[in-house]
Amino acid sequence: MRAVLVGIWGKENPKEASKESIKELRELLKALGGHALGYLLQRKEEPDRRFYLGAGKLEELKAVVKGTKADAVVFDDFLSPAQLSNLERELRVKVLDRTDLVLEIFTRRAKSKEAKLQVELARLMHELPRLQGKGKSLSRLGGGLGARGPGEQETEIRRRLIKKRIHRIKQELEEIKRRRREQRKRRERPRHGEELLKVAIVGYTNAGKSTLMKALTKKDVFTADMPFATLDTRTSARTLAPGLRLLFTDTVGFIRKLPPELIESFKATLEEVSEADVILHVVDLSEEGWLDAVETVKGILKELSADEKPVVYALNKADRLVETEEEAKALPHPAFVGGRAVTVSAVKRWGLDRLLEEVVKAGREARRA
Ligand SMILES: Nc1nc2c(ncn2[C@@H]2O[C@H](COP(=O)(O)OP(=O)(O)OP(=O)(O)O)[C@@H](O)[C@H]2O)c(=O)[nH]1
Ligand SMILES: [Mg+2]
Repeated sequence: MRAVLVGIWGKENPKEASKESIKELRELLKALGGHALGYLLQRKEEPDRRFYLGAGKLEELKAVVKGTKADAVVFDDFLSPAQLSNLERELRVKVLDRTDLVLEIFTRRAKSKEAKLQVELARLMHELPRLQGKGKSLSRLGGGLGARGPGEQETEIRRRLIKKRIHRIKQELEEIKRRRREQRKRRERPRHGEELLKVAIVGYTNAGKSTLMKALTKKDVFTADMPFATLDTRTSARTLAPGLRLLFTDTVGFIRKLPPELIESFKATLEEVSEADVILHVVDLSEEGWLDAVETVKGILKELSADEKPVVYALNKADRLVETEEEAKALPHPAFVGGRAVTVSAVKRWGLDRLLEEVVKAGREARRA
């Protein structure tokens, strides 16, 4: 896929943030083996209802597509079913949005049965409203005014199939959720006189969550320099001192404009987050947009009803900013994190003891409250 990327910016969404988001879209495309030829940004407070872009910019885009011989255009936003079919008609190349890319990556990466079901559910929920848009445009070609064309009938059949499948997947996920709960209960039964703290490792995708989990527990989880390397939650224990056990859970990464269908579908997997005593929020300090990333993660924690839990920030990848652990220790903390932050390097194992100390303190305080 050779694609042109498209986005808008405005008061609510400053140009710098839009550019950062486009940069990320490029990474998502790359993860799928695609190539971004360039991007087009328009200043526009609200996307156009019909074409997302304004009429003049759309003409410009057409010329760019032609000139670069692109075979796809990717919009850095959600496209409505109407926008999608209008744009496909106008541009005559494949039209995708950010959600399509994220869903495709999830589809390719899903390994476990649970992850596969969750991704399929998200895809179907994403397809359903778009189908209606397609049915209408097809029937306009097929039948006369008000008549039900062949296109519409086909769409109706597909719609019913999808709804049935969604129902079935939801049932299966309920069953998986039930089994997970039992498993969790067994795992979390404290041994006699033992203190047990449940820690959910969360953060933006590629922040280093799995690497940190590995460094803290020696569990061999998969890590990689790409978005959404982890789709399954993994839990691993670490006994810190006699009578003090920490249970760490590594989770799927978050991203800007994460499709709501995905959050909804991954609720079974993310239950571990809502059940945790402490949230360990991993931040990639070496990324330019890390402050925005923190806000994105906070927003999603809220949706998971986990925003009231005590948080410890692991400000990660410090080795990319400074040379030594001493220097890392001296780095100033951003104001918003309060006292509960430790600058670390999961790769170099800097700051891990202090991080564990903070986690235990946060957990104990929450227990007492
Ligand atoms: N330099 C440096 N690289 C790191 C550090 N921690 C993680 N990385 C690298 O960052 C990349 C992403 O690490 P992961 O642990 O897979 O990140 P993640 O947050 O689990 O990502 P997803 O599961 O994809 O959401 C890998 O290439 C890691 O080697 C660190 O402290 N320093
Ligand atoms: Mg991971």
